[in-house]
Amino acid sequence: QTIVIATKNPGKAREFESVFAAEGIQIKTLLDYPELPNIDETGSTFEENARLKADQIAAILHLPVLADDSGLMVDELGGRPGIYSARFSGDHNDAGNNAKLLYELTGVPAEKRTATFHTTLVFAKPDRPDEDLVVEGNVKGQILGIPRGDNGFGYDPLFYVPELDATMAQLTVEQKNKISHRAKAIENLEDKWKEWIKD
Ligand code: ITT
Ligand code: NA
Repeated sequence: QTIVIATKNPGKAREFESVFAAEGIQIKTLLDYPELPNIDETGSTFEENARLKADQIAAILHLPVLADDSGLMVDELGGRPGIYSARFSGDHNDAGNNAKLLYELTGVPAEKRTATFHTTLVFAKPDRPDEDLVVEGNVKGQILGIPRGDNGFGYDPLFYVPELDATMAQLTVEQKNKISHRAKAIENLEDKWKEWIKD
């Protein structure tokens, strides 16, 4: 069985690979299908954007597809960047996005730098968009003033998890997969997806 993850983000791909390898399931990502059209994320929620990615790719490939729409909500910024996390700095560029985040939080003390990482996953069956499975996961942390760690991707070097005394970028992929927003969303799928990919 193959599941296609409707992502072009290599950091997400690595995390899903690790989760599904433990289940004996191969994954493909959009990096394996460079000929596919770009899916515009025109929704106004994580769920709408994940559905757009999952339903459109499932319809084209006629395969079960899992899409991930994620983002960072910073309390002091009124929940921004939220669904705009990938293009916070105007450009899909991790370094620029992190610089913008640090700039916007200039002078904000540690105890007010609380934030939540969110993932919505949509699992779509080809040609049956009304049977999509939808799950969510969240993790709370704090935005540091100086990046730490070289693992992970995106905002990971700035996202400090107090319980582990580490940023997400100081964790191995296995460690991140025990506590992350993405991992919690996958846990919330429980075993439903196993039944679901069979029929
Ligand atoms: P796909 O749409 O192709 O999956 P993307 O990077 O555009 O890739 P999103 O639309 O979900 O993904 O944008 C979410 C952004 O939020 C992403 O670019 C990262 O910068 C950030 N992000 C999401 N999950 C993250 C994580 O686990 N660690 C750090 N940053 C994360
Ligand atoms: Na995206």
